[in-house]
Amino acid sequence: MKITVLTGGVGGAKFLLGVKSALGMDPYGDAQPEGAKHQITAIVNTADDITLHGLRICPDLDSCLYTLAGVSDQSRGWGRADETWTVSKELAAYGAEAPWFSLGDKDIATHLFRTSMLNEGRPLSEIVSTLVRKWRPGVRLLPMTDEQVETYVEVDDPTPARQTSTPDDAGSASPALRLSMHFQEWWTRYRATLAPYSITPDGAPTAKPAPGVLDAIGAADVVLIAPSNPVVSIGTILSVPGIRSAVRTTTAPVIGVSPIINGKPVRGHADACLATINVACSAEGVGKHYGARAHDGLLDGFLVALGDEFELAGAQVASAPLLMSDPETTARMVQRCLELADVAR
Ligand code: FO1
Repeated sequence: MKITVLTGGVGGAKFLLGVKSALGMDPYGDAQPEGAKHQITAIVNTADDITLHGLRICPDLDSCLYTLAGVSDQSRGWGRADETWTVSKELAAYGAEAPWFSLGDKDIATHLFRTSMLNEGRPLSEIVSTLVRKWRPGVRLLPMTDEQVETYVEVDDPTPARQTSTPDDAGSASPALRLSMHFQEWWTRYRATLAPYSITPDGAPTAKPAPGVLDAIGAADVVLIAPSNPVVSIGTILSVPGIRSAVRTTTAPVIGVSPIINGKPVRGHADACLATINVACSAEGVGKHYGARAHDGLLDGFLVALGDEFELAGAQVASAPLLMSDPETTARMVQRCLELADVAR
């Protein structure tokens, strides 16, 4: 079976463990069941990527690599297990940029290796294949694009207003300056507490789907939309010209999974992101935001948590426990998605 998954963030990586497990694979290995010919392709968000200290960091791709190889830090959800932070501490002592973005020593090796290949002019998708050969995640990982797309968030400048006002203009506080902040600073330094005026994947309009992305969607038996952040993971993937229409026109059933359970994001700050695009922080809000394919949307089916059921005209809505507490539980979610796909066929 060929399953293509649109994914991003830590939750998206966990979801892939369940996809592998649902197909009878070892979630942390690359062995296929005897005689099986499954192909799982993950189309991974790269708009979280950031360049710091001269290194290109690709959080969502790395979360997939590390999680599926069984070497990610289970509590943080990102970066490597058994990590040390010597270089990060030394950088902070130098007053280097972005001390709020901690880079583990093992993780830095990935960024150094990737950056050196980027500097040789190799496209990201080719570099990912090299990293996959080392980590053997058991799925094909495709960046959504080889071009640079980075999410920026427009917020009020959080730094205290400079004392430019003189005593006589008391009361006329100057309006806060707005600034365009990189997603990672907004997400990790400010924990998404700064209300965004807008969230924009810079570079998306001129980006092209990475090699293999459109084919992975068109030739799939099932397309799954992981329970990733609908705005800064799924939305950014769909913002790459050609990807949304590929999802809308594939013959494969398209099944989404709600990232919101009983009105709350499972992790991260999807609530702040959804508010920015005036979408309710609920399974129904996200389901209607994605829309039914029969009505110009994306979905043939949508899996929500127990108690979150709602009507989505033109698509099947089903419910199941959605907490991805372990690969087997996640596998049951994926199996439920595959059942929805069968109904939609
Ligand atoms: N998240 C944090 O909350 N704090 C960090 O210092 C941090 C560092 C970091 C380094 C490498 C990496 O791949 C991910 C890192 N993350 C950190 C997580 C990252 O912000 C998220 O994984 C995604 O970008 C959003 O899902």
